[in-house]
Amino acid sequence: MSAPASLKIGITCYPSVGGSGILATTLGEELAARGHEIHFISYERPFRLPPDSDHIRFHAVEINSYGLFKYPDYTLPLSVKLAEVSRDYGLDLIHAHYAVPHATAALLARDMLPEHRRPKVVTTLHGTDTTLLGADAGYGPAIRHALEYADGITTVSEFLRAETKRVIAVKRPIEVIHNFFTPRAPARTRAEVRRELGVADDQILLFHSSNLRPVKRVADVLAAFAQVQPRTCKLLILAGGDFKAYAADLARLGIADRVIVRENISAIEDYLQAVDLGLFASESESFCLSILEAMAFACPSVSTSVGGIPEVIIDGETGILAPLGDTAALAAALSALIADPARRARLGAAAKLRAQEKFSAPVIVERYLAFYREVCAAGTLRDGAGL
Ligand code: GMT
Repeated sequence: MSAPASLKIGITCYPSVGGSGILATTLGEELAARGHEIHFISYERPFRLPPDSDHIRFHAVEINSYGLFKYPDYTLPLSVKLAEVSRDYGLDLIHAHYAVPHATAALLARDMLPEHRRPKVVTTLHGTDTTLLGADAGYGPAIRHALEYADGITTVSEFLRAETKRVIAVKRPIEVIHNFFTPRAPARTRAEVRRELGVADDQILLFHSSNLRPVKRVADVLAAFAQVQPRTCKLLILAGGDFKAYAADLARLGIADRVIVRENISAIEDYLQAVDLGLFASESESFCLSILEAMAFACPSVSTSVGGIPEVIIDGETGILAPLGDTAALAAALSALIADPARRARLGAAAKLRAQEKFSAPVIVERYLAFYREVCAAGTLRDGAGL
């Protein structure tokens, strides 16, 4: 069966600050801009999603709490809403971002519908759905089942594809489609934003952006920053979570007056244009969308060399990589780049070019569309692997 020119796609993702939801939201917007009909289905409106329009509609999943349940359930109401939206709007495809619980709910939704109205299901793995939950005995078999029965699987890096095959033992083909970022025009000027942050023109502004979960090793970010020379530079943290837990680290390291925190920012471009160097100390990262967001603004990053990050940063060309846990090496790389503005500019320009050539919407959205069409054209897959 060949796919229609304009596709009707349901996207389910986490709506909160986090790379998988951000990627899913932007992908939906880009697809809508190309004339496809996009339905977002989640428990809340994704935080970067613009208001509903001709081609974008948000459907909220309502969750009731029943006395019988000790733990609230989201998977079943999500599957019912996915099935309803598929039926009412005639979806061609459901794209589940982050396997748990979205991939399982999408399969249930598909199987609830009569055969001739079943959408195809594509699952994109983003990171810890493989590296953490895939290895968890309570989740792994369910994730494997959801992947074996999906109509298509993608991962956001080669690293994550290899990990998915290793950790979850998925036998099916997996398509690697890297993340992308499309910067919106900043609403304020660089000078205005730096004024808001209290950063002088000649001061270097370092930057870290994450959801602050343990995998991001924020304590290492702060420890590395505390060793950076000169001590006049500042660190902006765009936090997708509560930063209060780190107040003691700031005081102990003597950096409280040089660390600026902004929580749950959606106008990220305003800040990205104002920063000079990124700093990331993650212990695992399938891609690290935040590094790409900075690259799009010609801002190179210093990062730990883990997971899929070497697919994003070419060491010495578009940023600098350091060993995991080596805060002195991170600080040395930052200090070297601060001391050499010409090299910093060279790396920044190369980073921006790489972002445009490899990880931009025109390149990546076409890859997703081609994959959707391939999946829609293929027959139905019903032979799972079992436990
Ligand atoms: O897997 C996670 O930790 C969640 C996910 C998220 O929602 O932020 O992050 C992952 O997906 C991002 C978007 O594809 C990637 O940029 C992150 O590297 C990845 N995080 C990890 O692998 C830890």
